[in-house]
Amino acid sequence: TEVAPGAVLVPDWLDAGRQRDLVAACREWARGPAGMREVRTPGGGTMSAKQVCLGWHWRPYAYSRTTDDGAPVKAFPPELGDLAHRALDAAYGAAPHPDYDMALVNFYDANAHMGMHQDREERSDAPVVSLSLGDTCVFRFGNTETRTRPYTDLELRSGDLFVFGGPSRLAFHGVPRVLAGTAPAGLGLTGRLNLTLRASGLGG
Ligand code: MD5
Ligand code: FE
Repeated sequence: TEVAPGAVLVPDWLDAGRQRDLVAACREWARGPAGMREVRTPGGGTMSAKQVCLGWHWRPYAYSRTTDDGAPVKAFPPELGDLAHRALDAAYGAAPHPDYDMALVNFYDANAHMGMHQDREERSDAPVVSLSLGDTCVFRFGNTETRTRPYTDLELRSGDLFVFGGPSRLAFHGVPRVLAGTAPAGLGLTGRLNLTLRASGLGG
């Protein structure tokens, strides 16, 4: 379903087995150096969602190849590039396949949220591919002009695919809340995981 031009939601795109596989992979990526971390904002705050980066390390508001403590960023697995291309085809029909080279994994506990922002560190207009796992969240999809109204609140559930391309690529968006205890039984996940696949446009 097209929520706005270029913004396409495909509910329940990942079956239960693929959801389990992705949760297991995220747990591996969360381990060790360059694993899950707290993100410090320039104002001295800390984001409530914790994060792992693959391919490129994100910090507000730039990308680098090393984490804040100097560890090399974990590699971007090629199978995530394939997954991004399948996601584009599912959302748009046979679509161009830009070079996806990074992923951001956000871990939300029951109290985590993400304020309204734009994703504009990438040097590519390739769509952002978003996959949700675990608890349902309220996702706030806004406009390109302001972080305030008009916006649309919708629920993202485990297995949902959301692709943000075209005029929606630079829309303000956020996660006002997580609905605790709504993860599918059998997934073995408390909280919410969001995997975004991106083309950095940075090369190398
Ligand atoms: C999340 N993550 O649920 C979201 C999913 C982030 C972030 O916002 O920056 O890590 S990605 C949602 C997104 C990406 C790019 C554009 C738009 C939404 N959009 O135009 O609405 O953890
Ligand atoms: Fe974002």
